[in-house]
Amino acid sequence: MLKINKETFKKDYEKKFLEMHGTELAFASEQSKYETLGVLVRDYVAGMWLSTTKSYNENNEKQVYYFSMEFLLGRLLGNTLLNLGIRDMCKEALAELNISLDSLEELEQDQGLGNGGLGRLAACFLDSMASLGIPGNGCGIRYKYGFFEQKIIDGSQIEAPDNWLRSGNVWEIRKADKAEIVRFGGEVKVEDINGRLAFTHINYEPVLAIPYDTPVVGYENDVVNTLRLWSAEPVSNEFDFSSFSRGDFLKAIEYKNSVEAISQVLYPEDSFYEGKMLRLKQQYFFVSAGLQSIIRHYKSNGGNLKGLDEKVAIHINDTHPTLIIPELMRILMDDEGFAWEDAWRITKNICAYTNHTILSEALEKWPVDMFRKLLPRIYMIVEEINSRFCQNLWNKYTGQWDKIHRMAIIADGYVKMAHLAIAGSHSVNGVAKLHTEILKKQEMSDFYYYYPRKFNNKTNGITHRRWLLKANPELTNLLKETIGPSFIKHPMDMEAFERFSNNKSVQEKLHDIKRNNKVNLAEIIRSNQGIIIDPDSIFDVQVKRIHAYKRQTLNALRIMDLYNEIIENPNLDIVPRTFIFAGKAAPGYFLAKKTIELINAIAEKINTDPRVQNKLKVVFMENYKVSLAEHIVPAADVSEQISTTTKEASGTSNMKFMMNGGLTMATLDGANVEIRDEVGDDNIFIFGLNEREILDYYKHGGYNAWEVCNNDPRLRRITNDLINGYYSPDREKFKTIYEHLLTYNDEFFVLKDFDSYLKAQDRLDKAYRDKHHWQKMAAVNIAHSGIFSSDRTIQEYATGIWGSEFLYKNL
Ligand code: 26W
Repeated sequence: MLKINKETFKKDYEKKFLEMHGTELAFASEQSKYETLGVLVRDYVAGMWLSTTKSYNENNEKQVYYFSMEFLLGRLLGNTLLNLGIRDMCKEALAELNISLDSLEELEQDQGLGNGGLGRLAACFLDSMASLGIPGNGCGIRYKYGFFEQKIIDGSQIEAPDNWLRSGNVWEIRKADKAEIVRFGGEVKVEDINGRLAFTHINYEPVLAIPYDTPVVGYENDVVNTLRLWSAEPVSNEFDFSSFSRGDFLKAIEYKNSVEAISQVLYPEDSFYEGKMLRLKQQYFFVSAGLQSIIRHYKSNGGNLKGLDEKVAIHINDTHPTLIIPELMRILMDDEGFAWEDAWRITKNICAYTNHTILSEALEKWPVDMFRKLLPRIYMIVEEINSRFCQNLWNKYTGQWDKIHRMAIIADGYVKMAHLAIAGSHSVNGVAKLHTEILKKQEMSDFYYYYPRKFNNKTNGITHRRWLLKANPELTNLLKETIGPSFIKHPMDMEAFERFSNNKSVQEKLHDIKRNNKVNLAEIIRSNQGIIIDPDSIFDVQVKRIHAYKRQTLNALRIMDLYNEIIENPNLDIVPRTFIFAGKAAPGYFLAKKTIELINAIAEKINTDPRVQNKLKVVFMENYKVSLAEHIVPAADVSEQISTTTKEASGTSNMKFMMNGGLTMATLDGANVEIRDEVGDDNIFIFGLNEREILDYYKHGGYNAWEVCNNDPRLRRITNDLINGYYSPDREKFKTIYEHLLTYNDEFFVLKDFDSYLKAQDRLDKAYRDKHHWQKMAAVNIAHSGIFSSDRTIQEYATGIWGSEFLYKNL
């Protein structure tokens, strides 16, 4: 444990400030105070970082490498201090220097190198691996621009670049001496050398991959793991100069730009795949650099590559890093002289793949021509993997051409990345029980019946250190007072809190804590967008990516309906509600952008209508990101998890809200099912079509959105309000939404679930009136949230996938 007292800390801080800025604190800007603290903390961490690395090497421990195109870390200062166990001390010490730690923490730019669920999951996993002392490394791309910044202008989303490195990044260390070269394009020369084929990649374009390392500090355990992000640079200035001297100046500049483009920006699509060459380049870039550095490190530690699979586990986060598989084959065979069979056994033993979505439009498949041109040697290897795989299929399913064609890795002019990932991994997992069952029985059933033992479930989790200890200190204190602090290291111990759920004074404390958090959020909303909301109203929250399947539209329609009802019946007896939305739409996703416009149009109308002022408010918060979520989550009374059943693989915000005592309004989708199983039907609000009904509609058809609408006067009215000028003088504005719901038969069953949703909302309204009972329900949710800590998830990955239980020989 880091042992620093307040006095030493103050001295260290003042000294560091002088060193960095050459002046006294009295004249300092807030930014320079933040940077000083960041650098000082990084220095404190440096010793532990070194000793962790050393001890991993000395003990020759198995290393886990979590490869992900996205890491959505958010801010690091607060959580690093928390995990070091010095946050409270720092707060006091800084206060004595007239500095507010809270305001310094708010100055940090979010590290937003991810789109949403998948990227945030990767960040929670890093925190859990370090906190559990697992030798785990993150491996990804250091995008110069992260997920775009969202501005809402006249009710519409406008995208601006997220220049997060503008004022530098105190957490990263550039490791120029650990650079790798990644090779694109060119040709493959094949030679017969003493009866063995040798493959040489020639005329390629080299790209220099420079790693930037960020420390990942474990919770009070002296462990510091590493997140390594790669940045693309031109190979050397000489390259430019040599072109320059040949008079090819423009070509040199072109090369430089094309190289730097690789790590320039994060793709903002999270559910719609487009076969863009640059994305394939990004994937190979970080996979190849990461893998080369793993092998280099392994060898420099004296390891024999024959035993690589005993010492290295690689995780493939969705299909994006699947090129790991052929790249590892390439290194083992071309560079290290392994035979195909040995290389394949080692590769399969090492790799494991997680699927995060069943949306078919999100599945990655690369056009063969593009793939072959960009990665000629890798393509040859994928072809060989495919032909051996198809041969095996043929042996088992002789004559079943349809099935073999469906399962092939290369078919119809495409390389299918999920098929490659399944064939080349020893483990394939889904992210919630329902999701895994759907993978097994529907989406990937061919593969499941072929490789039944590869498939397994690992229900997602969230780090309770960020989402409870850091985001909700008052609730953390109440838990400590009632059940003691053991839940911090053992989150399942939170179950003991259930005993207090009937305790009136605990219920009142829970109410007060929630109210304080609501007051804080109300202040943020007031200062950001000038809207005044009532902390005694129900805070009803839906924050997540905007997507048709997540059904922000269902939420919007019920607000429209409620508004109509209040206008018609001003004495309607409801608890006042504040509807809070936030989330980004992919820039090219027209319907999602229209959904944002609709929510803002509803907000504008409702918030300016004096007739409903003390009953309804609607807020769309701009630029949703991790640091904003940390303010929203603890303040929510109601968590909207209303996706069309079967479509949300897991969801993770559902877990964050319950852990903070928010009650869930949910369909039985993703991890909502497991939350319901934990808390019981009495402590959650469930509505909507179930899995069987949805799958039945998909299979046999029979859904008629017009009919549902025509039979419900409320729906007739509100769907009409979308196109009759009620929410915008431009009657065309929401026509796409109207048509999606009616003309195109409501792909996501919004209208079908409407009535059931409203009934569940009525139940919720009634339940909220009994303050004590509501807090009892909240307490049960909190008590049962420990199982959704990512510590539990990571333990399951470690023992079930990364350990030795699932070795190739058992498959
Ligand atoms: C090709 C573009 C693309 C990019 C990202 C397609 C798909 C993705 C991700 C898989 C999308 C994603 O973030 N999925 C979410 O993953 C979470 C973590 O497992 C789950 O909780 C969410 O349900 C799932 O939507």
